[in-house]
Amino acid sequence: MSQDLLLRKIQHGFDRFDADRSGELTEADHVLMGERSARALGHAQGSDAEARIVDAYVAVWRRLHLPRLQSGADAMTREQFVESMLRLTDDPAAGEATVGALAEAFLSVADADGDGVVDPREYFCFLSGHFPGITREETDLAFRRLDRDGDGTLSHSEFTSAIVEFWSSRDPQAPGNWWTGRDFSE
Ligand SMILES: [Ca+2]
Ligand SMILES: [Ca+2]
Repeated sequence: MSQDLLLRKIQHGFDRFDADRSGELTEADHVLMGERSARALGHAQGSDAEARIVDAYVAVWRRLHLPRLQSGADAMTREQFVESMLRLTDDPAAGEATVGALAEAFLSVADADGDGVVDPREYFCFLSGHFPGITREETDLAFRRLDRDGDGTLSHSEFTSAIVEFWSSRDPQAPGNWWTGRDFSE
């Protein structure tokens, strides 16, 4: 079990979420992630489909992150983010409520065709929203780890448990460590 592994994952996650690389997490980052996901899925700029995805990301910011800031604050530093995520890890009930809600919100974005499961292309488009340079090869590698029953799709539980594990597990072997498309096992 590795605390260092968990810290590396949380910091890497912050870098992915800080989409405009300003060094702080803001609502603007979530708008940008939504727009990138929409673009990767082939939705036109200004389309309703794009607006739905952007709304889902903005909801993550407003419902999950913003309430943990002091009133009036509109940006979260890396230190605040790390501290906040670690606190959730050590409080399983709060973690389940928060990261579980994050997982549900991300599933609604990733499952672009709404059939209840995430296929490899949907997963690639979803991760492209977080990391524009990521390749299909990288996301396919991660996909195979997350697809625990090997049926070629990520079920609701495979997708959401990957997110919970990524943000909370200290186990180097946890499949969810692959959630961002990167190998954290070494
Ligand atoms: Ca789908
Ligand atoms: Ca599966």
